[in-house]
Amino acid sequence: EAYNITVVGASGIVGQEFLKILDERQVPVGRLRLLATARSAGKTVAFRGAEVVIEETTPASFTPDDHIVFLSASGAASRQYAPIAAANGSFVIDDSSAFRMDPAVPLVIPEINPDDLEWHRGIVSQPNCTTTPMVLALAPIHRVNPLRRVIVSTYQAVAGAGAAAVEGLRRETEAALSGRREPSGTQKRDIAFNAVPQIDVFADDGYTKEELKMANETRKILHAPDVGVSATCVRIPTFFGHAMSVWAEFERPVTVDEARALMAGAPGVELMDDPAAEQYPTPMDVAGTDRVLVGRLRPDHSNPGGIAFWTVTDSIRKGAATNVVQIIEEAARRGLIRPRAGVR
Ligand code: 11C
Repeated sequence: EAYNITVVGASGIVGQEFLKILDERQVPVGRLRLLATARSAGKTVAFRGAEVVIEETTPASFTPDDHIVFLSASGAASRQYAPIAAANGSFVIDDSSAFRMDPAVPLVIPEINPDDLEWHRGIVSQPNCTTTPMVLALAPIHRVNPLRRVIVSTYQAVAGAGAAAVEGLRRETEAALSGRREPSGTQKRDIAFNAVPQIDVFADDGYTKEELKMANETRKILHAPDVGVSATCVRIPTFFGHAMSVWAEFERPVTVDEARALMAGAPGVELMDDPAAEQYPTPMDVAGTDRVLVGRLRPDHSNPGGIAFWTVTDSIRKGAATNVVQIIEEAARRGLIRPRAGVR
């Protein structure tokens, strides 16, 4: 069976990667409808030898023959269009933060909580691209020794903020190397040769929304409402590949050897960790791949029984588009995607 797929945000960096991964993973696609804002309408995108014209998104863009609708635009677009698509009976995957904490909406990483797909009511949410790699690395230990507390600092590439931010870093860097300062306005401060400890806006408690997402989403995906998470999210001048430094504490002490053995046997996460050989992952090792690499695994000297590690992932691939395609594959295997025209 081939799926009729509609993509909202088709001209965006995640939308484009999603199309590439549908093709790479040979997802059977029937009719493909590409939607975006009026600015991108009329452009064409090549998919499996056909040229597909991008149309402007309107409420009428969604039809009961859409088997799958993927939204990767703004939170406002998701809030407006996801319920329309779900009411048509489509299987809706939303990449914004609009529904992630909605108790009626599963938030899914297929290697970790695929069973949550079973209770979807039309919409499934996709985690933030920083949450996914951290949870993939922690879950193998959490399964046998519940997670209690996490402290994390991120080093996030500009791709997480979209294609304009990638271009912004390129332009700022070129200008700076020619002795000019030309802020692109794509981050909260200059990004070339800088580090900016603000991603998204501030909440009342002094944390940014990006930092709060990491905490709330981790608890929801792991079904662990009492886990403490304190994050500091920082944008750095790399193009692709989010990195993070994680300190974690579990109910019982965990040794580095135990952590290493559990991570080594877990799906979706790979160790690249050999200090003697100076082996550890960097953003350049994961750019363009689906790898979630972990290195620098060591005991937390400030908290005996805890561990510290470093992990790196391409935020556009496993952090976003690949996870969405895996959700489609898993939901299809479970028979959860079907034409349900007229439901509700
Ligand atoms: C960034 N993590 O790197 C963000 C992008 O809630 O899906 C994704 C934000 C989100 O800027």
